[in-house]
Order: sequence, then structure tokens, then C-alpha cells
Amino acid sequence: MSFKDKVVYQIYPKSFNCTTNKNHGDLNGVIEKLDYLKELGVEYIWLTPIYPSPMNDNGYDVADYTDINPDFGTMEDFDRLVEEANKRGINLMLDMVFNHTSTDHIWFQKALEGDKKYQDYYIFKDNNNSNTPPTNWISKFGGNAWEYVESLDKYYLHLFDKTQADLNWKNPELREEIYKVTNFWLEKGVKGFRLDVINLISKPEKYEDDFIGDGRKFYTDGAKIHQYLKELNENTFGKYNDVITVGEMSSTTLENCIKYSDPKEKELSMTFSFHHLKVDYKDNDKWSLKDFDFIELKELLSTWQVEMDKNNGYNALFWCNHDQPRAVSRFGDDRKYRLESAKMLATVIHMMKGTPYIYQGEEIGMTNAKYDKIELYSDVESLNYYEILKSQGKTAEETLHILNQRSRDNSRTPVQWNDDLNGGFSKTKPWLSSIKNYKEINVKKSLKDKNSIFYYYKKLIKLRKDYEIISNGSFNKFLEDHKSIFGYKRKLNNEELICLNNFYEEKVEIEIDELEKYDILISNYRNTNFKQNTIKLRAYESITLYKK
Ligand code: TEU
Repeated sequence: MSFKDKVVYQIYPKSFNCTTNKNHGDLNGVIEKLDYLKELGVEYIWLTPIYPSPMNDNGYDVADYTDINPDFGTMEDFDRLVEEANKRGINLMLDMVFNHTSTDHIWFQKALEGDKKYQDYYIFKDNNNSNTPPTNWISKFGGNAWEYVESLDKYYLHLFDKTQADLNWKNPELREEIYKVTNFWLEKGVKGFRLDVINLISKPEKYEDDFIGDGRKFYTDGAKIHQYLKELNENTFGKYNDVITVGEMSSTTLENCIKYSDPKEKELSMTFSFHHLKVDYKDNDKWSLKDFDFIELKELLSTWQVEMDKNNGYNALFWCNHDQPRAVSRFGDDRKYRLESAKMLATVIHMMKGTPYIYQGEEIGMTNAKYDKIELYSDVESLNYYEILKSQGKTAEETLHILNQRSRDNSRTPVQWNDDLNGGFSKTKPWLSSIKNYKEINVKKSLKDKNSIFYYYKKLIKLRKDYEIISNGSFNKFLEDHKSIFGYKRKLNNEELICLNNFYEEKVEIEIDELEKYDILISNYRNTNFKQNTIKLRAYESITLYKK
């Protein structure tokens, strides 16, 4: 089965569409919008976690892997969703959080009661009267990564929130449980999995302090990771030839991603990596701002394109997800050139080799929330860092300014469906405030305007199906050192495609040999500025040329 000409749409159910009187979205809300997604042309939906959960990390703290969070609906709703999606040629991908569970999970609860079997499902370390955590590792959400349990006189490891306890993959019994869970969903007709921070599951033999970093070097792409993935594959989704998998790879390397996604290795179909989304981190620190480094951005994306392809790896392509600020606010201009820059950014990703992922709202050019009060933020990471940054001497105002750009809440706001109250998302006040611009930016308006970002995405999705060069052609760097254009070429047999994208407002001219031989495949301006062999690209202009 080839999935390489298909596009995935990510849904964050809590913020997608509400069909009850509550303040959050639900599964029926997804069913209600399937026709909309069919119109867009996507063939997979990735649902972020929908399982029972205390929701301290919005579902990434799973309390039961094989049930549905009653806030989102019932198992019947889920079955109906699979069926209704399938009727429209859409498959479902579920988000599996196998690095950790919620501390509300029955396994953890039994561990707390002293059950040794379940203690061995997690990573507990004796206190031994030391009263200091086993290592100095820092949790991804701030603070030390170990939590003390007085009743056991032990610490347990949590790389994320303290209510997200890391699982012990060394334990074969735990691994069997994970296979059971995966098979449960496969039997329900799920056709894909997104594996949350899966490259963190292989923990070290020895636990030691990290004197330079936050500890990640000891557990990222760990010694047994490839073995664990091969076994998971063999015991679960590897038995199906129509199931796709994408691993979320935190702080990974190209070499590892090649191995994770090389079909010969029988691990995963593709990987998400994040290096290109750190080009605006000052000193590699998410909470220190700087303008994005354009040359570095191009270099990273291009190198991953070339190297993954050369070595049989395969990329998941994306700018946006529920953890990232909106790309149009980050790399584009979300005011004057919102339309142009959103389309340009879309082109950059969709003309590359790999599987493109669209995050809800991206297809209409939704922007960052930029809340002006800390009370409006909800994400555990943002609230923790608000305190941490202030304790480091930043003023409340400075801290808010950082959250305006870096908070995960920026992209978690309710989808803007129309210009009714709350953007048509819900009748009651949503769990996270709608962005005020919903009157101008919404689905209803986009569907009425043939020039909208929505129809541009629709066209990109269709082009991938119609032109094999997009899914299969080789990738060649082009204009590598150019200060404002991100250009690349694709080749397949005698076909050639040139993708040109202006990342800035200033106009720029470039020369293309034998320009007259090319047609325009897609562009975000109505008419083009061609003169002999030169093209003048206007603000955020994107042009893709094609010749046969
Ligand atoms: O995210 C993993 C992850 O490390 C980041 O994207 C994280 O949000 C960032 O490093 C913080 O600065 C995954 C999920 O996508 C995220 O929503 C979860 O919170 C996290 O795992 C824990 O399950």
C-alpha cells in the first residue's frame, strides 16, 4: 500500500468542535466535520489522545489505554467515527503515549500500594536515606525529573509532568501490555499510530548526573530503542500492510531517523524531528527569543530531505502541531501578508518529499493566541515556565512576551468555524479562549472565497496525488546561500520541478535558465512577474515551476 501521496490532518479534539453544552470539543464534533475534511482532501486523521485522563497534560497523561475519555464521548462514538471516516475514504491514526502513563493509571496506583509487579512497570529508585533525587535531570516541563513517594520511600522518574510516570520498557511484561493495547486498537480498524516521544523509552542501565545538560543524552535514542521498535512492529502493526506509523522523535539525530524509518529495518513508516523548529531558540533554549535563522532553517530542512532520501529514510513534513506556535505567526507575517505567507509556508512543506501533516486551523491561516494575561493560559508547561522565568529575574511583562511567542497554547485555541460567538466552536465559553480574530479568520469565510488559504491547501493536496514527482522525485538543493529565497528542485526521470519561496517582504529577482520551458504548477499570487529568464518575487511570493 502506498501512503506517500496522501496527507494527514491532525485533530486536537479538545479544541476542534463542541457538540454538547460543555466547554470542550468531542468525538461527535469530529464526525460532524468529516465532510469538511473530505472536501479538503486529506486521507488520514491523527487524533491526539482521546483516552480517560485527568488531563493535566491534555490527554498525554493516559489513565486507561483502551477506553474513551467520557468528556470526548463513548466507545460507540469512536466506532462510529471510524466507520463514518472510512465511508469518506479517511483513515484514523491514534496517538499512543507509551513513554509514560498518568499516575492515575491502575498500574501506577497498584505500584503505589506496594505491588512489586507494578512497581517494575515504572522506574522507581530507593531513597536510601539520601533525600536527594537519584539524578539531577530536569523535566521537560521544568523542575527535577524525579518525584518522591513518602509511603514507599522511593523516587519515580517523570521526564514530563510529575503526574506522567515513565514506563520501564526493560520489563518484558510491560512490553507485552503495550502490544496488547496496540492490537486492541488495530482490531478496531485503526490504520495508523503516532507514537509520542517514542525515542525516549530506552533508559540507561546506570542512572547518573548530567553535568552539562538536562539529562537527555542518557535517554534519547537509547541503546535498546531500535530493538524495542522492531519488537513492537513485529508483535503489532507489522502484521498489517495498510497501517502507517510516525514516531515523534525528541532531540534525535539524522542517523537514528534513517534507521527508524528505513522499511528494511521494520520499525516505523516515518519520523517527526524538530531541529527546524529550533532555529528561533537563542542558545538552543526555547524560552530565549531570537529572530529565526533563515539560512539554518533552509540548511536543516534541505539536509534532512537529501540525507533521508539517499539512505532510505522517510520524513514526516510539518510546521505546526499542538506543541508549536502557529507557523504563520512565527515564520510568516500574520497581519499584512497573512494570506501570502501562510500559502508560501504551505508550499515549502507540501512540495517536499515525505508525508505532509496539517494541524487543525492551519488550512485557514489561524494565528498565535498571544494572550495578554497570564490567567488566559492553560498549558502546564507555560504555567510552570511563567514562574521559572520570573524566579530568574524576568518581569511579568517580559515573561508574558515570551509566552506570546513560545507557549503551546498559541496553537491550542478553538478552531474558528464561523463568525458566531466563540467562532462557532461552542455555545459556552471554551476551555481556552477563542482568538478575537475569528470574525475575519474562519472556515465559513474560507469556503466562500476561491482565493482562500483553504483552497490553496486543497490544491497542494491534489497536486501530490496528480504528480508523482512530488511524492517520489529526488530533492536537490538550489540557491542555498540566498538570503531570502528558499528554493529547491525536484527531479523524476525527465520531469523537473523548481519550488521558489520568498520568506520576506522585500522584492527579489532571480534568474532561471530556460524559464520559458516551465509551466507554473502553483503560485500564491494571481499573476506572475516573468521577464525573459528572470522572476521577480514579491512579498512572501511562492512559485512552483514544472517542466516535462
Ligand atoms: O511532546 C514531546 C515534547 O517533548 C515536546 O514537543 C514538548 O512539548 C516540548 O519539548 C516542550 O518544550 C509530546 C506531546 O506532543 C506533548 O503534547 C506532550 O506534552 C509530551 O509529549 C508528553 O507526553
